[in-house]
Amino acid sequence: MQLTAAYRTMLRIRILEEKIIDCANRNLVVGFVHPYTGQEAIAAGVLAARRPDEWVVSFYRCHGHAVAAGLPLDGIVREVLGREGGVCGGKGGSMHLADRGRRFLGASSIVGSQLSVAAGVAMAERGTGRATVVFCGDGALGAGVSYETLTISATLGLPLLLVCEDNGWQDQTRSELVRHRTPAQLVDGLGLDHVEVDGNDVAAVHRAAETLLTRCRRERRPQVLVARTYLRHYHAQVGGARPPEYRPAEEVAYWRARDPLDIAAAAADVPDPWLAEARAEIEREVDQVFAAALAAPPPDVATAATNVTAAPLPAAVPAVTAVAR
Ligand SMILES: Cc1ncc(C[n+]2csc(CCOP(=O)(O)OP(=O)(O)O)c2C)c(N)n1
Ligand SMILES: [Mg+2]
Repeated sequence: MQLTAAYRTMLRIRILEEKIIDCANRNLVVGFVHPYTGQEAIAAGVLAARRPDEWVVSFYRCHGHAVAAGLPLDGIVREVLGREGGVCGGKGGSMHLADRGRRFLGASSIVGSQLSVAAGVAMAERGTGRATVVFCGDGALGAGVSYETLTISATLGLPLLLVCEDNGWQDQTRSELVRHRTPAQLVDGLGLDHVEVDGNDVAAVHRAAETLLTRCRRERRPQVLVARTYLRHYHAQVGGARPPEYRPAEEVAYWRARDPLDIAAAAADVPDPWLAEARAEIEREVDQVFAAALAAPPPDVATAATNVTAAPLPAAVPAVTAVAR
């Protein structure tokens, strides 16, 4: 992995997220937004190590995973803003980005459910030499489905890489208040191979992901990467009002001083003009994408019931004629 390329991926995520938050503040986003700011090194580091033919499964905090998996910014932004041309036709919204062509199976808003979906994918992929990557938060390890999935994955030898993004919080609850073991201790208790890294250090994340993905592909058993990190913004926003700060100011400041972008820039050792040029170029790209998305219409009401279920809806379901906005 080239550090400069990883830095650019992280910067794209950061700039995209800041513009999405700006749109949320202006009430231009339908539904919830869960910013990925602060955790960019994890998506960028892990997904630089996956092969493009390997499936990725995500969760509601999915924008960064989608960018690092190579989904087009245009399709992501239109989806988040509920517009025609979104990766899911503008009907899924921020928490449900998916793009099968890029092997980004999708994101789930049900905490922990993505693990069981990913284990199914890994089961289907067994014997192909391909691994499957699934991301989750630290709180997801408090869900029963996670234990069932990890246990069955270990028993069946599924080539699954679980990336647990330990940001120390579960919504507005401090993780330490609701768990008596760290994520690494929990998976260790299940007898799973695991590595713990500084999730704000993209090079460290990438090295660990490469090692674990190689093991998944060769040895066909699940691997866990625990990446310690912190949210730069907040858990989620719905509507135009930014949620009040719920974390201690010193804690927020401590982590702001350990910004993954600054760490990557220092490691890449690039001159300031290179950084300024990269920022200007990506800002131009993102601005253009937002301008086009905001000018696009919402999805046609006639498409409301299409691509929602695997099979066509039964005739008894009345056709949708209007959507309340
Ligand atoms: C099954 C389920 N229970 C509760 C919720 C509500 N909920 C949404 S996010 C969240 C916190 C999850 O925290 P974590 O797994 O640490 O991920 P993070 O949001 O910190 O990235 C909760 C409880 C949910 N979406 N699904
Ligand atoms: Mg968390």
